Amino acid sequence: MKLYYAPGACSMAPHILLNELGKKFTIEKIDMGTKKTEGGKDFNKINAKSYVPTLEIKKDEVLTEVSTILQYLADKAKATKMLPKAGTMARYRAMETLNFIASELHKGMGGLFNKAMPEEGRKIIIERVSKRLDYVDGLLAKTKFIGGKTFGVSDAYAFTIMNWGGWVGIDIKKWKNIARFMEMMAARPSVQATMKAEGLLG
Ligand SMILES: N[C@@H](CCC(=O)N[C@@H](CS)C(=O)NCC(=O)O)C(=O)O
Repeated sequence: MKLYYAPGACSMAPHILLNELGKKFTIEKIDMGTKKTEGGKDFNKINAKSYVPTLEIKKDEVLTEVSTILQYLADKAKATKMLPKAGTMARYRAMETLNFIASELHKGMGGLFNKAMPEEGRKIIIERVSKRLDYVDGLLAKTKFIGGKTFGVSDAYAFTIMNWGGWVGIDIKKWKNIARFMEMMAARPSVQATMKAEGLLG
């Protein structure tokens, strides 16, 4: 199994989960400017959507979309503590959270990386994302992790996206429960290993 990634991008979420699961996997970096893999291949030929994360499951079979990859990995590993079994109400709650992270946080904050975004647009996005972060902060006031008492797949995703705060001009530390969550997550061995492998630590 190979994960195509870009350092610190949303591909960090499945990378963290792979480390949490103790799976055997390889990674290959994508240059987002040239769309070439580290090994010199044309990334557009690997994933026609031309974005990370892209999980190569086997020859000629790739899986895309963060939330889908996270669910695939946890289901395959039967990691029901990290993601409840399909068909249960708890699973729909986990999917609800994953979709919230994808559509509200990921796509919200992601727009702020666009250098062509006018200042007025930035302000509107930051205001909207801040409301979503208020909600996350409220959740984390009641639970240790996003989905409950123990680590779940949505924690890997939420950490990855909220970690962009410093890059896009949102001071995540303003939200005290989120700040506590980010510190706790950053100290996890899986997160440390992931960030080191992506070249994000010292
Ligand atoms: N809908 C996709 C979005 C993935 C995405 O936004 N990937 C970004 C990095 S976080 C990317 O590769 N952008 C490069 C591009 O679109 O050219 C998902 O949920 O996985």
